[in-house]
Amino acid sequence: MKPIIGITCDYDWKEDKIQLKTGYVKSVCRAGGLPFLISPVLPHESGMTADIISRIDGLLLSGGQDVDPRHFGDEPHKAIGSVNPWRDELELSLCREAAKARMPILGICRGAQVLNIALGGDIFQDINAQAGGKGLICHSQTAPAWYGFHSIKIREGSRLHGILGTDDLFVNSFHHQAVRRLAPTFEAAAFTSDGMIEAVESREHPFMLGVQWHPECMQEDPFAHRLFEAFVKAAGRPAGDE
Ligand SMILES: [Mn+2]
Repeated sequence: MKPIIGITCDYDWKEDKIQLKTGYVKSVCRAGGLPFLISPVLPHESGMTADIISRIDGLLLSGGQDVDPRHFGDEPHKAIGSVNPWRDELELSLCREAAKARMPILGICRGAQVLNIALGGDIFQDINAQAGGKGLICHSQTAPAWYGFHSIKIREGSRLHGILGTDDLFVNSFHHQAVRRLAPTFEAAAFTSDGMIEAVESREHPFMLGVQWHPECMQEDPFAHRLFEAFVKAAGRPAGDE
């Protein structure tokens, strides 16, 4: 049986529409998983989070808008973009529930940030305003989404390094937020030359990984495929089995 991969979706509150870019679904299918789209709009206090987690084998947190800083004890910075209260609450709750179940989790872009916040870390609300003093490189490419725009260094000995089998990689970049303080059980697994964290992973959990780039947009990139394959493969194993 194919592992069921729950994918969180976005909610456009202006249009009242649930949406997800197809790259997530295609990447999961190509890696051998069965996609299960998780609605960000659910009845409040429904207790559905645990139900959802009990029915899926892996949790994929998709990209999207900014995370409300109240979830890590900050006031909104003037450079913050739009936030989505329902989506934040649901995804943070799904992360904690999935972590408890030792379920494989892959966070992409916003998903990596949500994961880090859910486990007790925080993020830069706007890297240009809050981390600009470090001589930032460009993290908002205008090149096509499949194009690896900036390089990253992957830490030797990290799980990510074990999966991808490379020290250096060119990845795409579409973010103005980034992980600041790591969750207590997390380690950085990749960096850009300006010191920004481009991947996080758990020291304790067999597969809990967040990447700041968008591998689902890089369908032709063998490293993007390898990442989804490792995730789906981990989801195909019984919980806790490394
Ligand atoms: Mn970047």
